[in-house]
Amino acid sequence: MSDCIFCKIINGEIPSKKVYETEKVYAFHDISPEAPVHVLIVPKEHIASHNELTAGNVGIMMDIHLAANEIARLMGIADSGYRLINNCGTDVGQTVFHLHYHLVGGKSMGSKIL
Ligand code: DGP
Repeated sequence: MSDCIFCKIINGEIPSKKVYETEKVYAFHDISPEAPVHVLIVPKEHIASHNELTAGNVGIMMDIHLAANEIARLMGIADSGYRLINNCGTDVGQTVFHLHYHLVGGKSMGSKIL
């Protein structure tokens, strides 16, 4: 999608610090990290949000979750723990409308969700 920041990151128009990449998924450090490890995992296909997942495209979730496992290992936090967060919609703070998961960790965060 031509005016999507994450599409531009995926195709190299906007620079990013790449952490991991497969045929279907791209992962890079968040520009404003909120934890010692804060990586964004995005599908290369433009999907605006979790709301736009369908029976036809939900297969990408397998790639995203397997990428998360690999990234947690690469970042050295697979055993200590991490959180995978998806913000869907404006009420919960989604600012970039290209589906993405925040992989955050590297510090103790407790168990509260909010
Ligand atoms: P969300 O609020 O869930 O839509 O998260 C969007 C995240 O994207 C936010 O944590 C900041 C990050 N972000 C926005 N623009 C850029 C960018 O140009 N580069 C990188 N690396 N991250 C970005």
